[in-house]
Amino acid sequence: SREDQPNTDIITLTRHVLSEQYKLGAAATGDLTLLLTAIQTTSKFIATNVRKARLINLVGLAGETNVQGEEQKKLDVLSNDIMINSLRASGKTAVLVSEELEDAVIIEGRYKGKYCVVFDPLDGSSNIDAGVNIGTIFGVYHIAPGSDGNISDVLRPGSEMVAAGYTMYGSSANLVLSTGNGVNGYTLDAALGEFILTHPNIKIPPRGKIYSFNEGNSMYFHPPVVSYLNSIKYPPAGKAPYSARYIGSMVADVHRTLLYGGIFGYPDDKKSKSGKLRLLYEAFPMAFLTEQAGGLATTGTKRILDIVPTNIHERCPVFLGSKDDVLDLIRFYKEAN
Ligand code: AHM
Ligand code: MG
Repeated sequence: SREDQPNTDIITLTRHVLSEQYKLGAAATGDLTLLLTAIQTTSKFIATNVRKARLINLVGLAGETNVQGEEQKKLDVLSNDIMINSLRASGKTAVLVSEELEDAVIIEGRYKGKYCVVFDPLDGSSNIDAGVNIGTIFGVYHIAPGSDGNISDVLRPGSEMVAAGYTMYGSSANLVLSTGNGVNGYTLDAALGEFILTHPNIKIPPRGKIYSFNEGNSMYFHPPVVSYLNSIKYPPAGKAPYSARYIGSMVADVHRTLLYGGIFGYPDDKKSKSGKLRLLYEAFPMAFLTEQAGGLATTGTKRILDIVPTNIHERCPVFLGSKDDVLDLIRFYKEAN
């Protein structure tokens, strides 16, 4: 190969997903590929809006409160509309659940398809106005056999998802995806308008050196979390303490955890009985990716992907990351019980 020549055989996201689907042979209809194409288009569209937000006055509040009683940002609303419109138009969806909408959207008529998409269109909203990384998180279910596509199709354990991913809007837009066969990362080439495979087969290191918690909540944390954090901050003689990194955008904190290793946590505590993060469209997709990359995701006492949701907006405690780090954390929970 001539190293001074540009690569003429780039692998785009669509090409990569198609080749994965071909491997499945007759089982694949191409529908999932088309759905993922719609999702990547929404990420490109959201990415351009995030880029120009400051210039066209998209930052600030939209003047409405969402289901959880939080103020919505203009970009949140816009990103939600982009995703709803595109996913409906793809003709491949039956049920859509968005953090921004109280009720699930049931697709009827000629646009109805066989997939359900749960998503947080723009996560990390407290970071928008400061220009810090934010992202879109999504999970995909296939409707259950015999189902006409209703809410029960998304009230299923995360382990039944057929795909999950996120797009991080940072110095570049990075889409990280799993269709249940490992995890791959793609970077948006703005000139081509294509996501290019840049991080094939992401594997999370078995142990890291970084912890990522909002320690400002320490006074509310339960004893196992406090003891665990103390154990990595005050290690036995001869061992180095862990470094703290916390952005406050789940997508960015999880992205770093997948690449560098370590542990990310948003525990339940004395104030937030179930933690803060949403099970369906935050915890499940990130737990799916973490496990697919060789890591673990737990509530402290049970595997996140095994939880059966009862409500589309329910919350759940989250600890995820390098296998050995998460096992250490679990040990503190076991000792406490
Ligand atoms: P959001 O959906 O309102 O943006 O909240 C979710 C975000 C996550 O991205 C992040 O992990 C967490 O909230 C940070 O919360 P805190 O500011 O309490 O540390
Ligand atoms: Mg969110």
